[in-house]
Amino acid sequence: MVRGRTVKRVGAAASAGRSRGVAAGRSATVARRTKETAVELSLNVDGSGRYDIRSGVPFLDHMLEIFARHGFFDLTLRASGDVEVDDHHTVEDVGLALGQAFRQALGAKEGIRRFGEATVPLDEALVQVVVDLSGRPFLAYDVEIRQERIGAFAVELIHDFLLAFVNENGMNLHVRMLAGRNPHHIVEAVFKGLARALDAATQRDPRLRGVLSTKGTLSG
Ligand SMILES: [Mn+2]
Repeated sequence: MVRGRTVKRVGAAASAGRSRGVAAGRSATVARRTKETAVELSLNVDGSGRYDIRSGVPFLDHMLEIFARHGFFDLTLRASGDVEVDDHHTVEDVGLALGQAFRQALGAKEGIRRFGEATVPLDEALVQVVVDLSGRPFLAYDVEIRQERIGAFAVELIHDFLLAFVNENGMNLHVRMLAGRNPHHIVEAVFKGLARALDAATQRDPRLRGVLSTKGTLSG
């Protein structure tokens, strides 16, 4: 039995332009197991928005379903964690697994547009999300929510989720709340924006040969 923070990679498109996952398209399967959580996740970047998500944290499930649907990503997730302690470990480890899946599925990122942005409303809430799949992890999170909880869910964990996601995916992510009052609306707009921006950034540009970088690499 493997102990500690170890990672098993299965069927991932590890190298540029190759996909060996079960689904057609750029895909990856990730399994993370620690003493705190166990996460299994399958992602197809070139999916149709199908999902089957059970993280043990219902609000996170709701947000990831929105993410899959609006990004046209196929996403299967099973997570079990010490949620009796706190949702924190599970939320963070799901973020890490999702980031790792994107990184593996995109490989060397040849031929992709790299940048994407979306500004998404939900009633009074308006959130702008900008991504650069640069290989350099950076998160600017400018979202101010006064309420500490949405139901049982600690709102602060959204920031931790995105930080984990960005660090593993090696991407630049700016999230800026332009307007908002209701925390559920605001967070939902964050995930819709993230989905749309990532969908745009991962699209292939037929004019591109190699990676969109004068440096010649997007691996950081
Ligand atoms: Mn909702």
